[in-house]
Amino acid sequence: MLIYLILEMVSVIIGIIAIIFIAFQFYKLPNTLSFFKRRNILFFVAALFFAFFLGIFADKTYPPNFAMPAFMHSHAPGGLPASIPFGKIFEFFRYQNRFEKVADIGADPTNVPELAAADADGIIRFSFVTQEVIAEISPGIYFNYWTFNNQVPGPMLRVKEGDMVEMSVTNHPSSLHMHNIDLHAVTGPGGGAVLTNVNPGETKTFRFKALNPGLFIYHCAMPNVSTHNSHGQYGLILVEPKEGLSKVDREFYVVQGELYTDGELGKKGLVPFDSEALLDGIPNYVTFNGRVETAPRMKAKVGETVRMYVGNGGVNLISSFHVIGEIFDTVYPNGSIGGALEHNTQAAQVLPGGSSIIEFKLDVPGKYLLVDHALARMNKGAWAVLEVTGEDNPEIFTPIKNGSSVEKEKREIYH
Ligand SMILES: [Cu+2]
Repeated sequence: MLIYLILEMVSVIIGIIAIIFIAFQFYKLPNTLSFFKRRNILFFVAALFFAFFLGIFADKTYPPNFAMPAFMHSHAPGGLPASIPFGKIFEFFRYQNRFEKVADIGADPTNVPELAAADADGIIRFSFVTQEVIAEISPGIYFNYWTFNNQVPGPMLRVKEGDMVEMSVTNHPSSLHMHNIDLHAVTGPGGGAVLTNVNPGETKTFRFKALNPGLFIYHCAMPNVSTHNSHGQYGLILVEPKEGLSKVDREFYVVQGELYTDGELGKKGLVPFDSEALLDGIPNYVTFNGRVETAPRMKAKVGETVRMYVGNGGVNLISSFHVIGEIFDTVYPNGSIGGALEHNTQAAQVLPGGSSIIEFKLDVPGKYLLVDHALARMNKGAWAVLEVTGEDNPEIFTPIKNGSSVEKEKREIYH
């Protein structure tokens, strides 16, 4: 600890002295050529280089399992760094054209499956392909997403309590990284991750019994886990209770996620992953279904009851999930089925790696914004639109024109 600090300080002092001396000599001698001929100048240039390398060396003497100081905050203590190794980045740019370009990475929120059917042997089989692709976060902003089945979030899965499920994971041959799957609906080590570590081109399968009903996150748990999650590797699996869930008119699939990109918000082009921002927990983009929405994709009618399966792929932010202009009639807190329900709730807390089921009836037509009510995140992309059509319902919601008799009456009474 002390050696590190001493070396750092010596490096800084030598560096400052050398820079001052070089600057002073340069100022004294306008002729550049004679400047470089002076021997003592070369000595101080050498000292500057020495200070630079001493600083780098000082970093290496730091105990790796020590708490992170401010000036080293991009390094994980002791474990795998969150950053992608330089070799992989180099490989990515070398083979950039090999990566599939996905036109729309955002999972369709209306794509909620029916209960999965079992094969003749009574086992339900799912298979995922993990693939690293290039897609837009927002028009003109490209990111190297890591996916389950080329979409973010990965496909929603739906089984029933007590079902036997077989899960296969194939890692696409073009992948640069290993991947796996950890389903929170699984009881067993790693939620299946330890049984599904797949190299590019490899397939692994495991079987589990869905013991508990609930809405669960699944995600890639390959170290560095937060790096894989923040590239888009997450989704939801619903385990319905034996008696099933109540009937509703429409169901939607919405998962919040974070994207840590280099440079400023809105920077165009292929934006690299920023591991320092990941460790700081400051994403450039917060999304519903993988990317910033460009047009409303959820539609419903007045009089209908909707259910939203809401997840949070994280990895850092707790979501205050709210639908502007609606009150949730029922919330299954933390996606728990069989536990206490909430009624007449304004916002559902959706934990990172957690979920919530919300239900509400639509009474008034219009556009309803889904947001994370930590509203600065709206500026980072955390919004989506539910468009409701149908007859106006003036009993519940109606405009009052200025100067109308009602307005006048009110003024007379209250002023
Ligand atoms: Cu992964």
